[in-house]
Amino acid sequence: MLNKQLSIIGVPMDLGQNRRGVDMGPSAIRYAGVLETLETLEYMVEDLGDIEIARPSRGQEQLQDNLRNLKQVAEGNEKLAEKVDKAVADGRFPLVLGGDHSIAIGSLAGIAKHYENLGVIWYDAHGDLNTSDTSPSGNIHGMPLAVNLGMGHERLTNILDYQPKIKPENIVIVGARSLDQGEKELIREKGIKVYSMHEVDRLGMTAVITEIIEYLKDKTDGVHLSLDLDGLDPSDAPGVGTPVIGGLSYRESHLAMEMLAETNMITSAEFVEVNPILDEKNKTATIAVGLMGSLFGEKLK
Ligand code: HAR
Ligand code: MN
Ligand code: MN
Ligand code: MN
Repeated sequence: MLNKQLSIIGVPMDLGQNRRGVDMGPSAIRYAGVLETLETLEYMVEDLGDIEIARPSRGQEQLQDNLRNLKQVAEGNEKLAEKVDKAVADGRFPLVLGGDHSIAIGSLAGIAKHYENLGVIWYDAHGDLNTSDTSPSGNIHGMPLAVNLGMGHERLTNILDYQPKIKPENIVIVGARSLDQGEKELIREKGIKVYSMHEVDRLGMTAVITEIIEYLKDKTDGVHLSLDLDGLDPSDAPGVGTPVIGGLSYRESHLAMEMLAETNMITSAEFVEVNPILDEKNKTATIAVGLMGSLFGEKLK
């Protein structure tokens, strides 16, 4: 059985990229009924509310060394890391609600120190493996996976004073279809396992998840699911800042979550990049909550 004690942590972060609105993601997900869904599944849910994110005053947003809003992103992630660290230390399952994907820096900093070999499933259209040297945008939400490998600015890689947080052989990316050149090179160099849309099309989601479970189960002592809603196709999840056509369907994603639920291997999770301003009647947040229901065992009840 999954850990029945859940701690929900909202992170209203939109400074890791340049479209406003994703800071409202945690509220949208709460309004879509996350607490009610999980309580119906008999989890003991504590909602720790939202991390406070400092806002650069108007016109003060900055791009320094190709890192947008580095100071605020780093400070927000430090606070998040401490909250998550405490939740795990207290024996609770941390469920983090974003916010843009830069928050995976703080959540993994808080989680990974409790494991020898934390596995990470990165469900995303993107690799998020840029550094300030390779990023085409300077947006930190395109960098968190590299940061967790210990690559990038010290202010980000060294949160909670240790690095790297994770090992390349414990990472699996699912749903990729928009990788920058530098990211492709890093994937090759580090031997990171990637199931791009090509593999999902060829093998089908059942085989993909079966292989991922097989790949991670013996070498990891916990698995974090980092689910970027833009991994889904924009026709299902329109409320995201960087939509990419040709994505995973809601049905495939739902199946993936159910198969993961059957294994009980997931020990922490985050759902990120829900942008209510770009959404249609809270559809994307509702889908996020639907996927959480599956991940937390709705079908097994
Ligand atoms: N790869 C591009 C960049 O680095 C776009 C990244 C978009 N990232 C997210 N998170 N939405 O996956 O700027
Ligand atoms: Mn992402
Ligand atoms: Mn993405
Ligand atoms: Mn089902």
